Amino acid sequence: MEGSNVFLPRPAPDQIVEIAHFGSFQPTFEDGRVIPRSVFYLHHILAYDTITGDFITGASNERANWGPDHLPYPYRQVLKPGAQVRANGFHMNALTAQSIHFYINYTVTYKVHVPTDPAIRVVRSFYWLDNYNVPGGGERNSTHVRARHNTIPWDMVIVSMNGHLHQGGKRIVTEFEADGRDPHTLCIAYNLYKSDYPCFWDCADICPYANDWPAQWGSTTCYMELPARAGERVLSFAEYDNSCKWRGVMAWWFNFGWGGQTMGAGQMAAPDAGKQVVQQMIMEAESRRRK
Ligand SMILES: [Cu+2]
Repeated sequence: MEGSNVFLPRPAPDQIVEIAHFGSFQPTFEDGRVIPRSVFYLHHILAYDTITGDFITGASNERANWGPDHLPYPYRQVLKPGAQVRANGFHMNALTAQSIHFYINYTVTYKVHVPTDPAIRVVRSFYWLDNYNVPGGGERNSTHVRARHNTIPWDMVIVSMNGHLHQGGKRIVTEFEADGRDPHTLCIAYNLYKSDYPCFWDCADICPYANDWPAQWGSTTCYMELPARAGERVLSFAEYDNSCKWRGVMAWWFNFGWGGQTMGAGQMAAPDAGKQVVQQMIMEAESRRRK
């Protein structure tokens, strides 16, 4: 079952809304009961702001959020009046033959913008995607590491990072590449890999894409207030079980950062005030590192 260009209704469509969380997708039957994962699961949702093109929300099999569970104040995503949230991929798998009438529920934690309230810091998304095949053939629980270079896309304060792996994934890590960069590690995201779990995924050759994912419903979101410069190089490495050939795995990062955009009243409302704050935070962090 698939849908494309599915619009996810948003609150207060004619007003500016400040969003702390958009997600927690949950399929339910008509009577409101949650549909068990063994019957039906969401495969992937990727949804974007139709005005800015920014990633707004996403989810996958484990029904974990691809994005923050709750952005810390004053950091917020913002939807402008008339901006719609469009899921360009909306994939579901029914695991039984019966036809099900279902609802997709989700939660939006938000406030309608009040111009006289203290300014919020408007975050934007940036993401790093990598899909590949794990070669397999190693010992049970052996680890295959795949490293990728990424770059900080603009001067910013990084606010949240969320790693996404598939079945067989152990963890995904991002580190700055520059020696002496402090902090050196940006985020370590785990995938609830269980080395002592019965070998339900042991398979002679190519591992099937199992529908129940009994051991892997988690992922980690890291929260931070980490100044970083455009062009800083970041290494991302994903660790997967290498005892069999996992096909088409993902090693994805969904991140939000503040580049200086503000919205609201007070000192921060002055033009470029936010950008100056970002530059100041970056320079202060750099001078602390030199000491
Ligand atoms: Cu995925």
